[in-house]
Parts: sequence; C-alpha cells; structure tokens
Amino acid sequence: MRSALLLLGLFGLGLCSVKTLWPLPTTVQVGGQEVLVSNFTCLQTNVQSDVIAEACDRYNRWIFPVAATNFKLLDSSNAIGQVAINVQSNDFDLQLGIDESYSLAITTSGVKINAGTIYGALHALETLSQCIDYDPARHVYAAQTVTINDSPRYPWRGLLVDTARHFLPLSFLKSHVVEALAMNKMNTLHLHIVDAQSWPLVVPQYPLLSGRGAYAPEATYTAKDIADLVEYARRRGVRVVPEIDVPGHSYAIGQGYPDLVAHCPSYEANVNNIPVDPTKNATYEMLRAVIGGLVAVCPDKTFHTGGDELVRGCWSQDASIMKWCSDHGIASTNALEGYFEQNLQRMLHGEMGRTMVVWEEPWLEKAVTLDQGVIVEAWRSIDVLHQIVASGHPGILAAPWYLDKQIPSQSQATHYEFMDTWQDFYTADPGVGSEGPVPEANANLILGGEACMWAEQASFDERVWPRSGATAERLWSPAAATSDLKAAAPRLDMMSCRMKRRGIHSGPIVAGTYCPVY
Ligand code: CP6
Repeated sequence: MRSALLLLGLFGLGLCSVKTLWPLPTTVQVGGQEVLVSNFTCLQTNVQSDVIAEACDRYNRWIFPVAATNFKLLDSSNAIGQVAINVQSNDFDLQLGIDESYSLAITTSGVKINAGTIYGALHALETLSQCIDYDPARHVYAAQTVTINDSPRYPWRGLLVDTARHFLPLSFLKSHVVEALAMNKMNTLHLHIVDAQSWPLVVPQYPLLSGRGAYAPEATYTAKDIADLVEYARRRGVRVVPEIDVPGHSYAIGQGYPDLVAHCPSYEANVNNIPVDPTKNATYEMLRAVIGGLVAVCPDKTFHTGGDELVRGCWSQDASIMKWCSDHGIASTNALEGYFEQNLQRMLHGEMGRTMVVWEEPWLEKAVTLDQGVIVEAWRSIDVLHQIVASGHPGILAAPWYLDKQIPSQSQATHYEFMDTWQDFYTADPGVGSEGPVPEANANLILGGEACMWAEQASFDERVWPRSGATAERLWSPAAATSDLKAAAPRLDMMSCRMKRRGIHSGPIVAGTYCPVY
C-alpha cells in the first residue's frame, strides 16, 4: 500500500510539479504529498546575506500576490512559514563559471535550500516560487513534496540588449530586463550600449560623445547609472557584460569627434559602415577613457569589444589613413584591423585585467591574432561556434536566437511568431551543428549563449519573452530531457503567464491561449 502510494506520487500526482517548472531542473523527485505554504521568512543558517533577505521579500510578493485579502481565508496554522537556506561559500563575487547549483527540498516538515553560493540560492527561490500554486477553491497556497537537485548545463546564459538603436531607460533595464532574466535563470546581461546610430554613454573626459551622439540629453547613462544597474543585476544573480563595438559601427563617435572616425564618402549612406580611425593615438586615448570608465563600474572579468561587420573599404577611401599605413609598413586594411585589435588587446589584457569578448569576424580574419582565452561570439551559425572551439578559443552562441530577425511574412503573420519561433529557439542546441555533435574534446569550450534583441526594428517585452525563455531552458536544462516540444509548450505557456503576473509583458506562445488572472 505504501509503495503504491509512493508510485502514485512519483508517476501520478508528482508530475504536476515538473509541469510547472521553467527551465526544467536536472532532477526532480516528487513525493506526492500536499503541503500548504504561507507567507514565509527565510532563515539563513550559515552564510548571511542581504541579497538573500531581499530576494525572500521579492518572492513572497510574487508568490502571494493576493495575500492581503485572502489571508483571512487561509488557515495558516498548518502551513509552512519558514524556508531554511544554507549557503556554503561567502564568495559574493559574481563571475562567469561561479557555482550556481542548488538543492530544494519541500517536505511536510519544512522547506530546505542548499546552495554553494548565494547565486545558487536565488535560483532555488525562483524554483520554489514555481512549485507553489494558489488554489482559488480553497483559498490556500499549496505545493507538492519534492526534492530537486539542479545546476546549469552552460555557465553563460544571456540576453543582448541594444540600447543604441532604441534607448532603454535605466528603470526599464532593471524592472523589465534584469528581473525577467532572473526568472528564467539567465545570468548574463550583454549591454550593447553604443552603436552607429547613437552613443548613450556619458564619458566625462569626452563630453561630446553623448553630447552629440545621444538621441537626447535624457537618453543617456552615466557611470553611476551603470554602477546602479550592475548592483541591481548582481542582487539577482545577473552579470553585466558591457560592449563597446569597435572598430566598426562607430559613426556616432564622429558626431562629437570627427577626427576619430574614418571618412569615406561613398559608404556614408549607411551609418553602420563607418569605423574609427585606428591610426591615431587619440582614438586609443578616447577608447581608454571609455573602456576604463566602464571597467571601473563593471566588475565582470569579461568585456565585449564588438569587432563585427567592419567595412574595411571605408579605411581604403580615407587618404590620411592610407598614408599612415604606407608610412608604417602596414600593407593592407586587413593588417590594419590586426594592428587595431592588437592595441585593444594590450589595453584590455595588459592594462585593465579583463578578458576580451569579440564577435566572430576578428577571429575569422587571418591578419588578426587573438590572444589565448579571448571569447568569440558566433552570430552566423552553430557551425562557426564549433570552428571557434576547435581553434582553442572559448565560444558563445548567438546565431539561432536573434529576436529581431523573425519578422512574420504576410502568409505567416497569424501563426509564425506565436508558434514556430519559440520552437526554433528551443530546438537550437549549441552542442549540435550541421555536421553533428561538437567533438568531446572541444565541448567544454562552449560557454553557452545569448538571445539577441537587436533593436533596429523591434522593441521589447513581447519580442523577447517568452522566446528567450526557450533559450534559457536550452542553456540551463539537460539536453536529453528537453527534446519534446509538445511537453515543453504548456510549461512555457505557464512560464509566460507567470511572468505576466509579475509585470513582464510576455506574449502568448499559441494563439488562443490565455493567462488565468489571480
Ligand atoms: N548590429 C551590430 C546589428 C547586427 C550585428 N551587429 C545584426 C546583424 C544581422 C542581423 C541582426 C543584427 N544590428 N552591431 C551583428 C553582430 Cl540579422
């Protein structure tokens, strides 16, 4: 009888709780007994952290949104009101590869969380929140007994936001971007801060960068704003990786400092074509001020320097650049790109103690030599990612997860966005290219990936969520347990509704599904 009940718990009722979790944990063992949960306090039994205390308040608000009115109806005398959180390490430095693992046990005698770091404990609280459901018939909050052991498949699980094509206010980055990333156990915010179209970053030594390059005086970030965002994100387990995209995409620099960019009349119809002038010391002085200012407020050990879509033809048209090249024995614009990246690497690796991240193009270019350990981001295909790691460089993947790219055609307009694109995101696997799985020897050089919200043609919540959630599960959960689209669909739909209830305007995944409001 007892074992029959246990079996029922494992395979019957128990699956309930698996059906509510996003991204899917590594292991879920369901006990199958119901426990009531009420507004809870967190008891930190080893490491004490205000990050955890704050997270407890946040999750209480999200889990019990109607607590004030319905608590009168809730018989909380036998409900669990405390969560015991045991964090082992007091290393609060949030960096790539930090221990994010946790275990969560919901038993009839209480809820226990174990984690290596506070960042693992944050993930545990999110999972706990997804295990608790409001039962409107009984006016109670209930969970099933369960033991979960969980850790991510990849350490880099990110979202790129492009604040140059459409400015995003600091408050939005916090409440709509970082917050939603944490709900999906994504841990990296790639800030593509500047680009050809605008320069929203205030750099005190170069006031005309934002003075002429920003869309408006209000559409800017100061170093203090960035520091504020970094701390807000850290408190939610999210690293901030800033990107200064050079040498290409630099038109906005020339708005305030025309001497620092190349001049090439026949390319100027498209602002994306304009690179910096890599021959001038003043260019590197400016970049030193820009990057140094960011590094001072961004403790992340990685720093993205772009390098994509360089139009070398623009350099060829600039007489002063070509004269400098011939004076200095630089025989081609490819070699000039190599010279630029060499200087940049010296700055980042030699002076600033950061690891450079670049898009795939500098890695592809024979005339550029990347230092060992430079992280390369593949935006054209998974196969490029596999070539990157085969060359010995760590790699991250963006290619399958371009949120802006999939504009529904007329014929697909009613279905494509809702049905197919999250599925395309979900089925893309960094470990599997067109030639098959990445060779085992290189597999651990794949660090993860990012969904990319390029903002030339789109903004924001419904474009990003729930599709980035598909990326989140791909990068967090075991591949073998997440190959079934039919099984994923209702869970993702539930996650989308959960996010809506928390104020993120996530879209539907299937036309005709609606979120229950409670
Ligand atoms: N901006 C920058 C972009 C893109 C890239 N870099 C981009 C290219 C192709 C598509 C979408 C975005 N808008 N700076 C490429 C990394 Cl489809």
